[in-house]
Amino acid sequence: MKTDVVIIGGGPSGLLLSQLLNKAGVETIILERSSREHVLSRIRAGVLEWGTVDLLQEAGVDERLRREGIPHDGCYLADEDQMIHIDFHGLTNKRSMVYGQTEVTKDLYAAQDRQGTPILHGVEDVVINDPKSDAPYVTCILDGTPTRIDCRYVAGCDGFHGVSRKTIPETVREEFERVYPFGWLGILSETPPANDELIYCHSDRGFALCSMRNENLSRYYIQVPLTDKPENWSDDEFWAELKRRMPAQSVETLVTGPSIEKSIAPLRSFVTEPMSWGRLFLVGDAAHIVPPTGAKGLNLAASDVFYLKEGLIDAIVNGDSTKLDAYSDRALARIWKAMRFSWEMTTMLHQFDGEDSFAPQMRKATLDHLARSESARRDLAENYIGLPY
Ligand code: RFL
Ligand code: PHB
Repeated sequence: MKTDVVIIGGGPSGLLLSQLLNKAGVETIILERSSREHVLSRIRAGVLEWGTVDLLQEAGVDERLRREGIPHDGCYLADEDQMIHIDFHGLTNKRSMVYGQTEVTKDLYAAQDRQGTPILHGVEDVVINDPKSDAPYVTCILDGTPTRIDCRYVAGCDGFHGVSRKTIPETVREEFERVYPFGWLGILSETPPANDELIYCHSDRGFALCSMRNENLSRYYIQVPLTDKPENWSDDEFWAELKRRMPAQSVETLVTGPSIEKSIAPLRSFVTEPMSWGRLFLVGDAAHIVPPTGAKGLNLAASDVFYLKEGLIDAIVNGDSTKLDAYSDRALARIWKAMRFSWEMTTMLHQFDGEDSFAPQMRKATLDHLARSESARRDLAENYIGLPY
């Protein structure tokens, strides 16, 4: 087989990159380890920056998103004492969009099917060969048969545990990491959301988040120790703990019900540099992970795709590799700012085991400052709705 760009990973990064490249006449083949059903069963992000919405529009996959997505003009930060409203629209004239990653992925699969792009599922033993040469190729096992795909470029969109990042030699790679000593236990329930807008809650029992997917589908999270297992939490125990961490006025109106999904995600900040090596380019979770507190994971994947599709289209269609050569630097400049924001939100809203008596005072002072200072709220809003590309 032969194509312009082999894309490893059929998650949101790989699918969106492929869709945008195909629209510009660039051929792609996507190699995905899992089945489509498995990719679509993963419940992950829920909040899109408007830049992501615009990119999905450019990709021609925004029709259902415009109909079913819920624009959000703000969110709340709450602790025992107060609910602080962050008025995104009033402060920045911009908003965010609530639309699940699962739905984005579904829309992208449908668009790629219409385009006729080969998406090969169940591939094993993917190896990226000769990325430093002008003629890289990817080998894998496809339906039990060893397969070779020649290409001009390789996009590593295979998530944190993929093979692409590890293809870059350790002597070239520099990794930056912070692992947090807790995870988020999340549930999805077919109940109306606790509030019109998301509520990020801090309490001395730990963090909680009230989020949503639509008017009858809610997503809730609570901070838990890394040693916890989802099966050790009954629905009743989850709701009881959530209520202890939520502001009293929202507890009164909270509608509970059976969970239809329950999982734990560990929290981590991670960046690898550089994000390219020869003709291999890393995109999304393959290159970086943020704790979900700033809702940045999927949105950073989208901004990487934006920079890379510009570079690849210029190189392949126009023969100009200036932007492609600058891909890693352009992407990283935005990534580090989102890293900082996600780390700051995480630090401000979570309870850290074994912390000194100074730390809770800092959290309290930060929240109090946000409550009183419009410029502090504007700064948070500017980061939350997404920095410019
Ligand atoms: P993905 O979604 O991990 O997709 C990578 C794809 O690559 C495939 N793959 C391979 N394919 C072929 N060969 C190999 N060797 C392969 N190795 C892996 C995988 O099967 C998969 O289909 O990465 P992508 O596309 O970069 O997208 C990034 C987003 O998924 C991610 O940033 C967010 O979902 C992060 N994230 C969250 N972000 C938020 O903004 N809000 C959230 O609430 C939120 N929750 C989460 C999350 C990430 C989680 N992970 C990664 C464990 C919850 C979880 C559990
Ligand atoms: C979600 O709805 O899954 C969600 C929303 C906001 C976040 C993280 C997750 O910061």
